[in-house]
Amino acid sequence: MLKLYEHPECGNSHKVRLLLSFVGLEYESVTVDLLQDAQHQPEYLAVNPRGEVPALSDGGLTLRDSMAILVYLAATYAPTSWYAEAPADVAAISEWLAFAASWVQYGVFTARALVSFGIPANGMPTDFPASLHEARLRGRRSLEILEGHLASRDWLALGRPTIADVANFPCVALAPMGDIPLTPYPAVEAWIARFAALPGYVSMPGLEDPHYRR
Ligand SMILES: N[C@@H](CCC(=O)N[C@@H](CS)C(=O)NCC(=O)O)C(=O)O
Repeated sequence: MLKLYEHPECGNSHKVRLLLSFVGLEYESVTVDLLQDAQHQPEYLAVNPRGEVPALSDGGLTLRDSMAILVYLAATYAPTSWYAEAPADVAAISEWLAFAASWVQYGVFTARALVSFGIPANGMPTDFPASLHEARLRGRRSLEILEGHLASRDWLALGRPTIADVANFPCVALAPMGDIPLTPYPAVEAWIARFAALPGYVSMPGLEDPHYRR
């Protein structure tokens, strides 16, 4: 059975929970208590030397990083619905996986971590001097980019929901926890509403209550 190492308040874990639910895959959940530093204990470092969640094991295969996990699950279990086969289509999805791993992770993700949890949660020590100012600037810029893209489209790639949307959804939708309002970005808000209406959608703490933890 699939085994997901995760944390309930981790947006990167939630990407995987969403895809597992959309595709209807059962899995065993293993909570790694990030607030107790379990991610840096030898038992977990043996699973993921990067000291981050999520990680996924499927039989003898262990994968680290939400993007690798989304690609593996979608390509294996939902290649024509949540992923793609033609090289140009795979590349179009990859473009938005990279956006989630860079612009979103070091923008709205980091702002939320600093404002609502008091730590960067970016694999750095808890006293790492991450810049909230920089995270907010990058966060707002990434929302502008998304707003421009979604103004004329319903989904990020291929005209249908794919792992491109799954990869970006949680941390973008959780931006208000980092004191970055979404109201200036109506196309992004409409995309969030469309995504949350998909069959199999599951929520996580903070998505309904932007004051959660803050
Ligand atoms: N690139 C990684 C980032 C994962 C990540 O940022 N995980 C955070 C929680 S959401 C974490 O485990 N942080 C642990 C730490 O900073 O010590 C992915 O997409 O999976």
